[in-house]
Amino acid sequence: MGSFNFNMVVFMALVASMAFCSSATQHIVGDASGWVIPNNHNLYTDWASQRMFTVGDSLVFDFLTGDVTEVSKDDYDHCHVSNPGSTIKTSPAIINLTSPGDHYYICSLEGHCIFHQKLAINVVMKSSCSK
Ligand SMILES: *[C@@H]1O[C@H](CO)[C@@H](O)[C@H](O)[C@H]1NC(C)=O
Ligand SMILES: [Cu+2]
Repeated sequence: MGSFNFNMVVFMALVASMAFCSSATQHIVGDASGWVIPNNHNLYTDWASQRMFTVGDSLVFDFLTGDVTEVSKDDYDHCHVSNPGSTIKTSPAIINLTSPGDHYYICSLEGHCIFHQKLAINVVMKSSCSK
């Protein structure tokens, strides 16, 4: 195994231990882009694929217009809102991830979700760490 691979293994082990044992992480959705209609269609799928979401973490949505609405997978897929009660209109919207599994968020303003202002994440259980 070359040194590059060895370093990768060490790095990944470090990341994994941080992900499993560190305290709750606040994930800034879209990083510097915030919560917008993205220029890059893959912004939120790429963003989500690069991190691990654990029960106890939170999502921070920063936006100037629009909202954050948690929806079902079907609503996410079709950019539809069947439960308007879950809409947060004030920014930053901080959402605590309290349950494992798939979670879906869109902006409910007409046209925004269609143009990729939508986020799907998978939240995993917190594994036991001595604290
Ligand atoms: C989210 O968690 C934080 C920190 O534990 C807490 O202060 C806040 O009230 C929670 N928000 C909601 C909506 O439960
Ligand atoms: Cu929007």
